[in-house]
Amino acid sequence: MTLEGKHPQFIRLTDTPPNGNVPPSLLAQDFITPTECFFVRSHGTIPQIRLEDYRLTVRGLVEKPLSLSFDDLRRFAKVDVMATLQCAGNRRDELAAIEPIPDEIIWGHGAISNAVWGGVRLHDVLIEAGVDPQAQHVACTGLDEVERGTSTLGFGGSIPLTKALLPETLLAYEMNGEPLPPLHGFPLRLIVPGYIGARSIKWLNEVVVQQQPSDNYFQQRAYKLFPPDIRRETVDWKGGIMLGENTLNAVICSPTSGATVEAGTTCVLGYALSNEHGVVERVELSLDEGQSWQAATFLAEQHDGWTWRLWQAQVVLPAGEVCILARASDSDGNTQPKDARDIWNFKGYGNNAWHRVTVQVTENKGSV
Ligand SMILES: Nc1nc2c(c(=O)[nH]1)N[C@H]1C(S)=C(S)[C@@H](COP(=O)(O)O)O[C@H]1N2
Ligand SMILES: [Mo]
Repeated sequence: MTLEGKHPQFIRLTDTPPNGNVPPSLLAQDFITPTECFFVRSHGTIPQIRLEDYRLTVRGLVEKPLSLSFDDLRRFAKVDVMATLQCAGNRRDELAAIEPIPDEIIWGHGAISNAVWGGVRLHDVLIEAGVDPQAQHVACTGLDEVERGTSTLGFGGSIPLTKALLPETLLAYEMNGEPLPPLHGFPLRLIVPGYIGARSIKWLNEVVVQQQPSDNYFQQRAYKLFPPDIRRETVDWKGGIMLGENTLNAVICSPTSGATVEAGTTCVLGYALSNEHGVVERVELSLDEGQSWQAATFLAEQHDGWTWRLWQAQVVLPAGEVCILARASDSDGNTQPKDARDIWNFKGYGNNAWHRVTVQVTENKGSV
């Protein structure tokens, strides 16, 4: 399977499995990412599923286990939710520059995209099945085949039952008004707004209601956050924090690091994403290593809590090498960590340190 249907500027980070994104400067052009520009993160095969053969199993701590055909699913009320997905590995390149992160894909800051997801509420399907009062987690597994060590498994993970029952959590069969493309999970995927992308399981096979989090590799080993002093060689996998909710982030998409720009007024463009609860209230830029800050303005699009906010600012750049810094604050008063060194972790997850872009500024020939 290739990255069929993707934009000509799509950058492949790996071919098998297919992974990649468009340049962030292109990404920041659209509030709703066109599907051809939406990043792709896959760990194994891209299953080719025939709609007629498809079944979703719902089992575990439920009164009535279900096996639903695609038509059965479509009988539940259809809803649309706009939500931004961000891979936990977004901005790993900055962590890898501090100390190498072997065996992981070195994503830049393009592992994020925003789409309108159409489908049915996981809530409605769980109510139909009848949830046992003992239940605390909802574990999901995909139909893909991922090789890890000597075994082959479906990519999986879980979310708390409380999140599974909230109205934004979807079993989605549409992306931007079209059936989900195979790369993005056809015919059905989970969408968990506000959570790391890994919890939005594609090619959904099973939904299991249970007392404990999923015992899938991608819940118990991958997507866990360890302190900066832990290394792969010494890790105790039982420790670490299972990643769930996103953290506040702000990124400069244009200009790009290493670019040459003329002295004078330049437009800086980027995105910001809030954590699961807040709203990004402020994005600020600094040209003097954080001594003084200027506010960016948000582009006018509506946003409903599950989406990124695009922003821009006009900055006046002096000639020479200039580092532009960006940081955000949210409605709960949260800010971002200043230095990526403080949050370095050997798997390279969750980098939300102040973003830094260094540009070469040349004398403006036209200036007087
Ligand atoms: N079945 C399955 N679901 C999956 C994955 C996968 O490899 N297999 N990757 C996850 C990860 S890590 C991310 S970030 C998102 C990416 O979704 P996308 O490819 O539609 O952008 O899908 C998640 N769901
Ligand atoms: Mo991810």
